[in-house]
Amino acid sequence: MTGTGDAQKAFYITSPIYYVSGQPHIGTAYTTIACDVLARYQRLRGRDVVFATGTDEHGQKVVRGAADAGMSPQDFVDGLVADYKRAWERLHVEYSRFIRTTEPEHTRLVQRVFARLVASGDIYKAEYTGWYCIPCETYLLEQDLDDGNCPECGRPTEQVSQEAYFFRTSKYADALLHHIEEHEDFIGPDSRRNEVIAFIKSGLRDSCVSRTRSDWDIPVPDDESQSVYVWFDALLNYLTVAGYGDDEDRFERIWPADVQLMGKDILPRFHATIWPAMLMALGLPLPRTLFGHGWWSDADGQKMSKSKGNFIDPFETVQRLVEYSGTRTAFAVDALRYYVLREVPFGLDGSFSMRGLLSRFNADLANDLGNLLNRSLPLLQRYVDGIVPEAGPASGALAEDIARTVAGMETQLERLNYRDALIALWQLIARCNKFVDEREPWLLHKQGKRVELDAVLYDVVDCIRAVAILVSPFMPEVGEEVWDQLGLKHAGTRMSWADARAGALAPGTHINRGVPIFPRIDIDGVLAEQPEAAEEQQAATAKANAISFKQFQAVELVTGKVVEAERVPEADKLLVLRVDVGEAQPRQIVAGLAEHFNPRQLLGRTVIVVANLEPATIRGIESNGMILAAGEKQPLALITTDGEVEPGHKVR
Ligand code: ME8
Repeated sequence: MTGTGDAQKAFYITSPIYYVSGQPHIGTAYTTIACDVLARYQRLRGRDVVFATGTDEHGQKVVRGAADAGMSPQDFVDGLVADYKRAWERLHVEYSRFIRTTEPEHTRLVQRVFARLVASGDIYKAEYTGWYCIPCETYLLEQDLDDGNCPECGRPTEQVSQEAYFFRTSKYADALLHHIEEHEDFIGPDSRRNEVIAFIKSGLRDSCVSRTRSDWDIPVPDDESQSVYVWFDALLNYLTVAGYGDDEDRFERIWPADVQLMGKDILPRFHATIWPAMLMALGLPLPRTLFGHGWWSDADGQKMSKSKGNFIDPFETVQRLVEYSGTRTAFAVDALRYYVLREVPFGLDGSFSMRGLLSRFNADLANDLGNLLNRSLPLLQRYVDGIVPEAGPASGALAEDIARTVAGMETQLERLNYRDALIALWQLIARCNKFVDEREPWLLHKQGKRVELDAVLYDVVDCIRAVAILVSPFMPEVGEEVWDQLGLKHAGTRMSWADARAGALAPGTHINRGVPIFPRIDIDGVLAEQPEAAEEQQAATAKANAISFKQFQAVELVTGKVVEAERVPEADKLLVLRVDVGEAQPRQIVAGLAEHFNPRQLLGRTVIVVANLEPATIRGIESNGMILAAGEKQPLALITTDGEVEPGHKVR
């Protein structure tokens, strides 16, 4: 996934281009931060990186949003684009290209591609009869409807019959399946890959790629009656950035994309099917990796959505962190970046909790990282006048730990396992803290063991230097601050990934101790003043009481079918399951079944699910329901049905 190894090929990473119908929020920030971490990591490794993000500005939603705001669509999107750019800057996101679909360069490309595919016969005109969701601008089949309503937004659909252009997605189904099977890294995580394979095997329909003409959307070339469908337009942004058809050298240098990150919502249908089919139709190589990460919900487990208006605002969160801890805004931003990537494995869903964020802040940032810095630098000031001593023959005690960490992080980042990369780094931080405890530099000083003392102090500061480099893709401002406190900024030393090895610290460097970066937070104290704490308290009290018959009746038990099962990393007892309970999407449920069942044994099993249990976050992973099992023995007995029952039936 790191590319061809050809020094000329840029590392090209993309985020989705976001709709401009709302403000940036924790979900869009998550994807963009994850891209940024990868981009920074590759830059530190010396790669030429193209990291593109941007905005998806066409479609009737924008026209309506502008009308509601009493603005022209152009003014409306310009304002929101400014908000996005500002937000990414405030979150320390360093993109190299911000692409807007209203740019003339992009419009030209879309029209060229459309015309070319019409000429090649991959796009054709036909009569469309079916259902249409106006707000989502989506064509639907009868079987897609949810009680006649749109499965996505729940609003009523309309029956339509009109002429439109279709792209021959179906023609590429076999080639696509073949590509997916041949290229293990093409779609991640594995669960999504399986979902995509199943989706393609279930039969692909051609995709409708035009809509009735609107002034705001890109016109279909040579047809006054139609505009290009927003998704067809939007997906092509990745080629516009690469200079396709416009700048051959640039295109050679950039394409294919190395990593395309997005939420799981837009992976199977759009990015893993239509998009590669479009590329195949154009005769272009496919991206190396498409990855659909999990979904963040709010602390109540409610899916965040623009219509519900329950998005978590990253800046409000940062502001609260600053108020609670007294840390600088730049470090609070980095703490948020750390939390979202550390808390949940990248492919799984999570629920955002202030308490979770504060706990990580205290445990990992204040205690582990902050403490390492705050205790070590004073030792240098005290014993060696704040000047990095000569390493000496006894130094290098942490060399292997550093090398192992670097190798581990590289492997994990290659797989987009941000969480495991951070866990590896925090093991090094713990090791270095322990090293100080074990070697007791204060005793060495007392005993006048100068050579040993110098070696220990050198090793510790040298290791902190490596930590600064390794942490900086995730927490760039924190990395810089540590670099500064080590005196390396003043010395004009630049960070590079290759220098994350023992012994690269120049003796004689004057350290520049600063104030603690992450002051500890009194979590219970600060949260007691917050409304959500009172709710948590109430919920806890309710749990302790016996339930009435009415309460029992309120328990919604339904049949479910396990469609996916995998282990929760680093949790011996936990499996994360996806269970079809007859809803549009399978439920993600974390269950303590790992000691009893192999994940494979559970696939296809009928289970009984407590469907209206309030969502919980277990090991950072969101769980929406509970599976019933009984018994003391290994394995537990799963509660199942006597005969075949479809998923989603009420248990009475
Ligand atoms: O879909 N949790 O734009 P969009 C995690 N314009 N990630 C989330 C999230 C959440 N709760 N909410 C949003 C579009 N995201 C199209 C894309 S690309 C050619 C066109 C993130 O503004 C996640 O990356 O609805 C998701 O895929 C994306 O925002 C959707 O952004």
